[in-house]
Amino acid sequence: MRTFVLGGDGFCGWPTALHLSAHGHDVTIVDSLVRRRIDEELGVQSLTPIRPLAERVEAWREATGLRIGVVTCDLAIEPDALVRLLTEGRPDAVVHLAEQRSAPLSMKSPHYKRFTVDNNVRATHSLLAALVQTGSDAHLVHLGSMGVYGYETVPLDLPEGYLTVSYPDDNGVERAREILYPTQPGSVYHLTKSLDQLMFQFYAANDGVRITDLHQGIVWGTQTDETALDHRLINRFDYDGDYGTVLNRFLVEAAVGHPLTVHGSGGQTRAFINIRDSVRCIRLAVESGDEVAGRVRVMNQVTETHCVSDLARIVAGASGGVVSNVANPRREADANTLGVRNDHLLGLGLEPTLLESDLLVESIEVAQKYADRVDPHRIPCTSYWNREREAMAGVPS
Ligand code: UPG
Repeated sequence: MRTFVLGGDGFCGWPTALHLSAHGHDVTIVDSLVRRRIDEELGVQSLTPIRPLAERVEAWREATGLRIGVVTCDLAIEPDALVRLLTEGRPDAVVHLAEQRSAPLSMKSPHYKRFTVDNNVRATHSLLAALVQTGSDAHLVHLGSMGVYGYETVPLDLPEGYLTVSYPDDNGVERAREILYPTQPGSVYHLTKSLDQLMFQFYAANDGVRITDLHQGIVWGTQTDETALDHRLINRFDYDGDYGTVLNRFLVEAAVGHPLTVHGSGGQTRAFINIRDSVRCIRLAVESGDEVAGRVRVMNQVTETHCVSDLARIVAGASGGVVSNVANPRREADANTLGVRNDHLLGLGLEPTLLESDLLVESIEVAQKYADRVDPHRIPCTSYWNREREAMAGVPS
């Protein structure tokens, strides 16, 4: 299959491009390299020493003999370039990860709020419009987020994208209808993923674009079978207060002797997935595109749920860190329960990698190996959801 990976230089995009290439896909990465520019803007670097994209794909060719194409293009501001790419490249599938993915960054300032909306909404819409304009039948696989469902405690396992609601009509007759699960985004970033869903619904209905939306949980880990083949292929590992995801942050905090920063009570329950499972799921989604016709296929890309304080305890137990409850910079429920269905991906052959696996040890080793690259000043999360949260900063919860 000819497969485009939009955002193929990022944390999920790079290992996805390699994984698809290793499994016989003719891969082209399309990326604006903005993630690297944001590192510079924020004055942080990946824990792991990532190489320039050109060097990465050359290292992949040397290690495997496989070629990956690279096109530098910003979908949000170069729609014509995207149209040309689709016309010339005729992909069978397009994996769309070209979005700003940090919730804290999206709440950091008016500038980053606007950037997140402008970048994400425009990228998604440019892609949809370009697929229609070029008459492409490519299957669009989008990396969405579990965060669109919100984190209220609900009396059911979260279904995969849709909810059947029933209501009496004007004559008192009970009617039933399937609707997109009502979104409850908890950040501007998650808001953009909610807006994406509406754009997908429209283009699937109006133009028959074949779309799979993967509602992914929080990713942990860094290496995959493919990125581990050569040190120049190493994946990025974010630990800073904006881009670090919670479990990876705890691993780095433990490695450098920083207290594990549990926000508030730590009762927030979230869904998780290891990066190796994440890339496998994306491949399973891409390769089952024939199943997609009509409405958007939504799959929950998660393998397990944990509350934040339990995660901190697991990491502290495995690597000797101490846990500290800090004032929560976010506006989110202090505690919630969470059940999630993931039948679709299990049905396609996903074999979940759980936290108890050896991979936690692998991640601890990566964190320890590169601990000298950590800037401890960049660990605290200093993006506040609102003024009230900012005022609470520094006050122990
Ligand atoms: N949290 C802490 N301490 C920390 C960092 C986070 O307690 O040092 C909490 C945070 O308050 C939240 C939870 O951990 O309750 C999860 O936070 P985080 O790991 O930053 O995940 P999200 O903000 O939900 O975002 C990540 C990805 C995003 C993806 C989403 C899927 O960045 O791209 O869509 O996970 O749920």
